[in-house]
Amino acid sequence: MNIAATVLEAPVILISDLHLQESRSDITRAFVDFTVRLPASCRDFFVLGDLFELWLGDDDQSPLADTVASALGRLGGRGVNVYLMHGNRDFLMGADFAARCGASLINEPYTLRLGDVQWLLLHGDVLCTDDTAYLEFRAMVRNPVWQREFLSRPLAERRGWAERARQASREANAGKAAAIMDVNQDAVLDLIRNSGSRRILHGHTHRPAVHQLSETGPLPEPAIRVVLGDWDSQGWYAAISGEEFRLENFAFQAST
Ligand code: LP5
Ligand code: MN
Repeated sequence: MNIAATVLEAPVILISDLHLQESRSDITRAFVDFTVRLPASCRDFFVLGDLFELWLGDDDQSPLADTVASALGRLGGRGVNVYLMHGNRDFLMGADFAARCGASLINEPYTLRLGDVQWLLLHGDVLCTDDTAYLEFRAMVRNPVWQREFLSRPLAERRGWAERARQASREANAGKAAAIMDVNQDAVLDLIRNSGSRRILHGHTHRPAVHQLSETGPLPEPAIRVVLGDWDSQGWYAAISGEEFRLENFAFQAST
């Protein structure tokens, strides 16, 4: 029997880091199932980056891309606003694919205003300021001129570059201390001070948690940082309703 996960009633639901790929049909199924089960109370659905393991351009037409576009398109048909943010794996997702999904591509940090409550949404990689090698790589690949040039290359060539980049990334990460690949606390505090927002929510680090940031010392008032989890052996989402929020996980269901 396939008992599907219940998604909490809330007007705003957020996910990130699904890393969808052809070889993980279990995650794709869980994602489609999740979109189907979003409650009628959900008005805004956010994907905060790394929806895909790798995105090499909107011209890379795959069955996986079709499946995702259909699932998100159905949400739009139900009146849900769908928002897509880039991650470090799918920053080449463009306006064409967003249009196929009926989604809005949003920049980070994105300010989500719900009455008096304000959340700052990010993928999370920009907060990893100790990872200077990554930030250099990021500056290169987020440059629009670099992106235009890269996207003008044949798809097969782009695939080759992506494989080399993945390999280089794996090798670099093996030699990096875990703390370097987490957010830098000063970067978090600076963001809170400069944005005036007391609530930050992001993914990327694959370290799901709710961090209460001290009201004493560096910040004038209490703040929180919520970290979404990646979808590997289970799914993660955050549900926001007014002042309330929950970080939830659920098991993937065995296929029937
Ligand atoms: O991805 P993950 O979680 O393993 O690690 C990330 C950071 N790495 C990346 C790189 C991506 O994995 C690569 C895939 C993106 C492909 C998109 C399109 C193709 C682009 C082609 C470019 C030529 O995001 C990793 C962080 C980690 O998160 C934690 O935050 O540490 O950062 C790095 O590993 C960066 C390295 O330290 C330095 C740069 C390596 C890439 C160099 C590419 C050059 C190509 C090879 C030429 C021979
Ligand atoms: Mn990421």
